[in-house]
Amino acid sequence: QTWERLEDLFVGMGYTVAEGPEIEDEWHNFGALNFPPGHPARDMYDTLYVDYGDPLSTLLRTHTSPVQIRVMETEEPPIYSIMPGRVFRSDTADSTHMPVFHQLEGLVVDRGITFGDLAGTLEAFTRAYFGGDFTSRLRPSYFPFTEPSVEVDVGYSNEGGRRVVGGHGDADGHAWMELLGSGMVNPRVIEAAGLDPDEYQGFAFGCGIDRLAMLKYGMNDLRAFFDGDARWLSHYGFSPFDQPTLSGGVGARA
Ligand code: 2NL
Repeated sequence: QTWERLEDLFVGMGYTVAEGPEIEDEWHNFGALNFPPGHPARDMYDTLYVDYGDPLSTLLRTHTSPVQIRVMETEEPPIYSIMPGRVFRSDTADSTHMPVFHQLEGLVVDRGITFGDLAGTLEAFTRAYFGGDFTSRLRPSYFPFTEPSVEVDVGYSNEGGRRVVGGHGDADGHAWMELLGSGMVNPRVIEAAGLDPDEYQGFAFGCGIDRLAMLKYGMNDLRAFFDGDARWLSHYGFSPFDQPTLSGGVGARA
């Protein structure tokens, strides 16, 4: 339901939805994203490799970014797209990790795109997904595929009486929770995908779909999404038969 709700939000802002293969080649998952072979940044992703072709050449995608590369390879800008999908990491299951989880990434590539477009789009997304008394803030960060890079936090106002799971209030009465990563697409990535970085700029972002559901509904264990126990859904006010709606589904609190 969260996956479909997120698609609705971005389609409402004019984005298209793109999907791609779950088994990828090393170029689309890493190389084109400015992770050269042997670069230490590849170690941040605990990759599951597939025994096919040359060693380390074929893998289960560790993020949905390879779909963004495939869209840039096959479509002329303007590109305003989101890429939802299943991704894979060699992680041991705990309350915040699963070897299979879900991501939604977004990509804008057009002429004259600025950091202001990134900030305004992600603020509009935050308010649309969590509700009007939430806001966003940006913190400097690092990703190989964006420059500059930011992490985006969602915050609530205590005056509104809202709560995001696990947050602690700061001096201004805001509790901030990390929401997603983002940045201006590195010109090397635009070039690797076959577009001219002097003509086109863009921004991109990536977030965990499961994580966004946990933040919104106050869920504390990622593993429950995969257990298939309907009693867990009813605890959060949902039924297995609910259909997602534009207002966020039965039991939505924002
Ligand atoms: C995170 C951070 C991010 C992107 C994903 C992206 C894709 C292309 C080019 C540039 Cl093809 N960027 N994706 C950008 C910034 C952050 O995800 O922590 N996600 C869970």
